Amino acid sequence: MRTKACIFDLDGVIVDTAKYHFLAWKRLADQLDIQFNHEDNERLKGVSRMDSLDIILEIGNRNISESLKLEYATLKNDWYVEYISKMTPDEILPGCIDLLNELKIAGIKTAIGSASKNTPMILERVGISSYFDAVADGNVVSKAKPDPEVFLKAAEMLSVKPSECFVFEDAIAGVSAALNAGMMCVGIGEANVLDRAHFVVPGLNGIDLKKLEVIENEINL
Ligand code: B16
Ligand code: MG
Repeated sequence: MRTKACIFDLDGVIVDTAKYHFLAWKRLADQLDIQFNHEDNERLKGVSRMDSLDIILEIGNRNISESLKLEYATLKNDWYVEYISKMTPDEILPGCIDLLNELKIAGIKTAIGSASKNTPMILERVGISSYFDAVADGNVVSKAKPDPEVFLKAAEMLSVKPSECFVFEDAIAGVSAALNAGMMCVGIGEANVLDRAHFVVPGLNGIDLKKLEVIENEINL
């Protein structure tokens, strides 16, 4: 196989933290008297914390100072951390551990490529930190997806070329980031939404090494 590494987005691929992001943003929106629903929450997937806040303020038609924005983002994050500190290994999405084990046996390196600054805490809470050879997250990059920075950083940490990497992503911006990095990309979700990905499956349980080999042979980077 020419694949030397697999890079996993975190929220929506390995765990479903979107529900906790929603609860915390909703709490803030309620406090600010801004209408915020599940449909709006879809727009926040894969988007950085400050950009997410901007989207919510835009929904509420609010214009506030940068210092107040920081205050709100901190408040939301404190609530979010309260939720994720209670996460358990049961919350790892189906197929994830099997695939990670298969990759390890095959000598394929693994990394996280996530926008979240809370990545280390989530990995630790669900007990899978030791599965990854590298973690590229919101603490080490400054440019948000669709910028390829987070995935290029992961490849650099693993000492592999971008063209030797598969990325697993559930967000449109994340799929674009993977393609912008010159990597192979498997979309996790719906094919009509993630139509730019090289291949789409509903979850990691739809993927194994054999399948990756087939997909890899169909991609010309
Ligand atoms: P934090 P991913 C992203 O994670 C989430 O999808 C997005 O909703 C969130 O705003 C972003 O992380 C930042 O998270 O506030 O914890 O730093 O999909 O890139 O793994
Ligand atoms: Mg995601």
